[in-house]
Amino acid sequence: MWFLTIFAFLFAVRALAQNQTTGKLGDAMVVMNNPPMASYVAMFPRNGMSKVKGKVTAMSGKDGKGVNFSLMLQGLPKEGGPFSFHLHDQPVPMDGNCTGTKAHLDPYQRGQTPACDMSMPQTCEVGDLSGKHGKIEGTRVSKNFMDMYAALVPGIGAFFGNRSIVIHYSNSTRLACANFTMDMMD
Ligand SMILES: [Cu+2]
Repeated sequence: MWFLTIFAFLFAVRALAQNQTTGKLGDAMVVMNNPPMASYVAMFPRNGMSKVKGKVTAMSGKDGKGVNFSLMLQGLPKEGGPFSFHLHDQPVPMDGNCTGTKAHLDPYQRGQTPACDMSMPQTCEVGDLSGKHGKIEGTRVSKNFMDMYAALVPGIGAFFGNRSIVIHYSNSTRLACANFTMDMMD
């Protein structure tokens, strides 16, 4: 009988783990229909309060599948990292206060806990970019990655083109934030 007990236990642990990491509305869906070559940019600093300078660009590919993010930032503090970064639900308000960006972009209602498991990005909050792709370290960073769940399709929950990106200290305090706007390329 002992093996049945162990089997039941393992099954329960697995079920629990799945429940904990999946949103109330299920796993995030891969975005297949981004407008081809759509381009958005978030410029830092959003205001004079932060020393972080640079930009985050987000571009969809020719086939509309996924979004390529490029972080080019400098002026990050020497202390307080590694820094996490997320797409947040609201844009930065006029006063530049990063608190106004509210929570992470989380259209599947997963919540922040437990932490995102990089090997199962579909179970993470859509906005948890550093959870899915790694935190940033050092005073300057150049980092590229493809995210399959953040969307450049206006009107759907995972759309971030009218929202913000927030960089946090390791203690989760908000360090800097900026709004995405459509990038008019010449
Ligand atoms: Cu955040």
